[in-house]
Amino acid sequence: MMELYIANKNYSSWSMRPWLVLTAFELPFREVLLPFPKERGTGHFKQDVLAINPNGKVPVLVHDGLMVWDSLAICEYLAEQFPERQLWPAGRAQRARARALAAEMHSGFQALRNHCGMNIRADLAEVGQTLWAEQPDLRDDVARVCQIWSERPDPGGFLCGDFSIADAFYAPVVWRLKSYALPVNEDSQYYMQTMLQHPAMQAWEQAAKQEQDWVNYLEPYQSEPSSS
Ligand SMILES: N[C@@H](CCC(=O)N[C@@H](CS)C(=O)NCC(=O)O)C(=O)O
Repeated sequence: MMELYIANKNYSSWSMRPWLVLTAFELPFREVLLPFPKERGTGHFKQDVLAINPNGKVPVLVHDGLMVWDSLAICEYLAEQFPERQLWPAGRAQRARARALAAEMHSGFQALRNHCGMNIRADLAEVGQTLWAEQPDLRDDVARVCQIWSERPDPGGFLCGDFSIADAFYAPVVWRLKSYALPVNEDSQYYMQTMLQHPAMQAWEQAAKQEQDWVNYLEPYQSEPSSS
């Protein structure tokens, strides 16, 4: 049985990608969730991850005596292991596009990442409004995302036809744009709805919203609600 090591579903955008792929394509796996510590550098998260992956990060896939780290490498490994499931699109043109889109997400969109950390349960619309007004690099990133989302082959569908690894790579952006209520064009709103209705996205969302952990260093815009 494959094992996928991830961190908190509310916060861990990299963990989300291979988890969605495994879930959406109904590949059997066991999830191992290693929660982030409340304060950076405390707790045993790092030590637990280092015990399986020397680079100290999740996600990590363990399968058949192999340890595969990095979300894109994990998805490529899965695509190779289960070719009949077509984790990448079957057609050459859409497959090439899907790979390019996943690579672009994997290596870019720094402003979106830096300013708008994924926080599924949060309503950060006010923060989003300020960021939108003050951060031109963020507006550029969102414009590029909207361009990509508007170029779908079927306006009612996924990025490259059926749901594929490319969509899993843009899934955390759907959450970032939603939590920070950043303005997007109509095509992109439609894509976001399509994604939010996908059963794998809904399963992740539900689990994320049930999490109680509050990770201070991933909450730069709000303080922990008091329990009393
Ligand atoms: N490029 C890597 C990034 C992995 C990554 O940064 N993971 C974060 C969790 S979302 C992590 O493990 N952070 C812990 C740390 O840096 O100590 C991937 O695609 O898997």
